[in-house]
Amino acid sequence: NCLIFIDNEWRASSRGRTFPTFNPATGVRICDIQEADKEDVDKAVEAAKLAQQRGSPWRRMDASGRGRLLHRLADLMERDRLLLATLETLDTGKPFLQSFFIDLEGSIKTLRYYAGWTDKIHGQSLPVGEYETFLCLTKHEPIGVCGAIIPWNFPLLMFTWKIAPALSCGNTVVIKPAEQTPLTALHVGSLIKEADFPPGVVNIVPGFGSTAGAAISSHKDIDKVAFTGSTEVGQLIKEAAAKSNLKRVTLELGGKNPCIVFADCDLQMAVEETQKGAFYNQGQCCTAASRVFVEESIHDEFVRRSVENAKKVVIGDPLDPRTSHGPQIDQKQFDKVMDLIESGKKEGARLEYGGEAVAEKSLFIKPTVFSGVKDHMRIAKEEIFGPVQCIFSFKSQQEVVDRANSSQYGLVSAVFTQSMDRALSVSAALETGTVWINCYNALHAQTPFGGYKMSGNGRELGEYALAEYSEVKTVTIKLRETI
Ligand code: TXE
Repeated sequence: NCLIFIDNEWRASSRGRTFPTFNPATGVRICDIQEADKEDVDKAVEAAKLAQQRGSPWRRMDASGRGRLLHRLADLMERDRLLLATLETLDTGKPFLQSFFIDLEGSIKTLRYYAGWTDKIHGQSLPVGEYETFLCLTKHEPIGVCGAIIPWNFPLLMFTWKIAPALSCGNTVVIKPAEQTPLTALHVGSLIKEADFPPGVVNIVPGFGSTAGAAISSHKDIDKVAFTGSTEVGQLIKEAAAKSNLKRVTLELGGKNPCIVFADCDLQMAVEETQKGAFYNQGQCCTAASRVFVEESIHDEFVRRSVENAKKVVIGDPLDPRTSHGPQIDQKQFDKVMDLIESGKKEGARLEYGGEAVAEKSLFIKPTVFSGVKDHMRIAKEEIFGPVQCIFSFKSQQEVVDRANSSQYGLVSAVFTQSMDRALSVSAALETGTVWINCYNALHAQTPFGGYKMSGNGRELGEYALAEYSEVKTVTIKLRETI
């Protein structure tokens, strides 16, 4: 039975309720978790508020001290890397080697990156008024209590993407993991205590969206909320934030990400990268390469090679290091993906490979390749969040840029070509927060990540994320004497 983490202590749910978490590869229930609801969120916020009050150990700490704590947490995650990667695989079904090398690596690097920033976050001095009549400074201060609501596709990585910049800037945090995947967050709770963060600096409230999640987004004492998840819930969160206390909001939402493959590209590399983009994490990525536009002259060869490449995917037990493809997270997501695959078949896309479950009563879906996809089809417009590659063909650069941009989403895009000139002019025209040229899913702690249009607001990672977790104070001093 896993407990709620508040004020560096483990607590039972106020309402005395628990919920189970399952291994999606086997359907076996792993354990029960104490369910946080509004009352528990209130207690967590109270602890977080006290921890960031003027004069508290956290607020009085030397800025570099926060960096030392973040490094210590990263050290402890390195020590427990095998355990954390195993827990992540059990709870999500993602292949073990991916948990170990991608999720754990990315999480530890994110903590270390923001550990380095803590004593380099500072303001400016500004020239105002007549010469030497004023001294004007800006100071970057923490916002206060930061709420975070995260999804199940990268549980630990999203946890660190949220807490690392928030703590780096001196805030305190109340974070809700997704109900499907609470385990790694709770283990990190014990590491936060072991690292010696002051009580109340990080509080973890496992529970459901409509209860614990809604309590965070509408809480009057939470000063900022960061959310990763569906666009629909992102809209609810912004509304709740506006109606409660106008807390600051950053959102990282869905995508329908275009890849443009020009005839002059390195074809095999483009086939492999776009397919990795489509199938990585069973397609459960906001960055999934879900619209692959291929220039007409290489289209048929691209499709042939994509099918060959899809055949190499190894479906199996996620704990087996040979496995490269696991199950979808749960029945709801499985049903959504299967429904979209059926719609693709009905609307006339050509099913080249896959398109079905691996076995009855399993959550595994075969990697699926559709060609002949048309822009009006549901699979061309809706976020599938499953291992489904949709291949389109195009004739001209102007046409493909317009089609790539005709989406409500604008998260990431990719361009494959040997001509850097073309890559740069196309990337200038694409309406997405990230453009990858001759690569895919190249995410780094140093580079900002976020969406245009309905893919979200604000940026995570990199120096840019610091602005999302700081208030700027202007201090203007009138000088009595000038010399
Ligand atoms: O997302 P939800 P779901 C997309 C993807 C997927 C679809 C639905 O297309 O198929 O969303 O997935 C919490 N107030 N993405 O239903 O509901 C919830 O508890 C406050 C894209 O799992 O958005 C969880 O912690 N919080 C995505 C988190 O929101 C609420 C990742 C995400 O769940 C809430 C996941 C509410 N009213 C899904 N309702 C990405 N951008 O990577 C739910 N939550």
